Amino acid sequence: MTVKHCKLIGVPVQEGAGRLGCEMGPSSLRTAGLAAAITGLGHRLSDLGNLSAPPASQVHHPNPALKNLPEISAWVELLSQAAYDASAEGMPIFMGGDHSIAAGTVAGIARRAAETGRPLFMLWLDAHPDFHSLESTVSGNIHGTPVAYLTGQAGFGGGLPPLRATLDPKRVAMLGIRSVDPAERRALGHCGVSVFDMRAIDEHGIAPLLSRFLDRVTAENGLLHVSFDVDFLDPSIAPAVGTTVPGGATFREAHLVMEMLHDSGLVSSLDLVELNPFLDERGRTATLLVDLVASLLGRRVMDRPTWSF
Ligand code: 6HN
Ligand code: MN
Ligand code: MN
Ligand code: MN
Repeated sequence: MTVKHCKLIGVPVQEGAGRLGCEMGPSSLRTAGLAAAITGLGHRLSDLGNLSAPPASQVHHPNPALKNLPEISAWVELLSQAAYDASAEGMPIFMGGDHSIAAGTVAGIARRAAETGRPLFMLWLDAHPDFHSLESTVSGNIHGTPVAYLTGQAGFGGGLPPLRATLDPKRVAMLGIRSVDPAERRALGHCGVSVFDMRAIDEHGIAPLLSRFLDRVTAENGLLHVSFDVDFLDPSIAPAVGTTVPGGATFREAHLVMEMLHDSGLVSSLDLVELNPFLDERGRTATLLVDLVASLLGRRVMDRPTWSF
């Protein structure tokens, strides 16, 4: 197994979500034993601590529904620099915080990738596509917008910082999708993002869909950022999230995704987002996330192959 240098970066942001609590996400992941799970697999670990909230930016946007835009805009600016810096070496693991943090983490990673000349791919594990613009969002919760922002869609000017490098929507795959707003559906219809919704998973199985995407990343010698929203998982196994949607990934589907990602050797950075410890049940969601990260980093029952016919 390849030894990685994992860098934990706590990002206690909750202003992008519709309810409070994600600010406690990094503490909950640490309490559930994330560091020990990583080092126990033989990897190197640096816990870089939590980032501190920057002063709010001076931004204004005509959509009156938007919540906490000045705070989130400042976080995105701060995070894109932090992610750029952290990705010079090793594998950054961003412990959210709500999903608005991806607007910053992936912006920084994309800037780094553009400099190295390798194409950046992104796997978005989520019940939601988070593909609103600042204009189309109805809830006004900015965690519903990062993918549209990162792929350079219109409707962010004057609100979030200009991107130094955009993500090619054709290099984005979403898995687990089952709650899409009308404006998101329209925008996703013609932009090139691969949306593997729950029906696609039911019809084809999660493994073939993911393998096809990973084969593309390999063929282009790409970097792969994985953005893991807790609501990708079925709420029966992962209650600690403010935006539960029934019919999510099962325990085994989620582990299989992580095991396949490990075996691909492609993952270069990771977000763990939307964990709301206030909604958890005796830490079970945080513990499940830690176990999923362990699968991503090489925990396995047996070395493969373990049989032949
Ligand atoms: N997330 N589409 C809904 C909205 O409010 O715009 C839900 C967004 C959920 C965001 O889960 O990261
Ligand atoms: Mn805060
Ligand atoms: Mn999300
Ligand atoms: Mn979600």
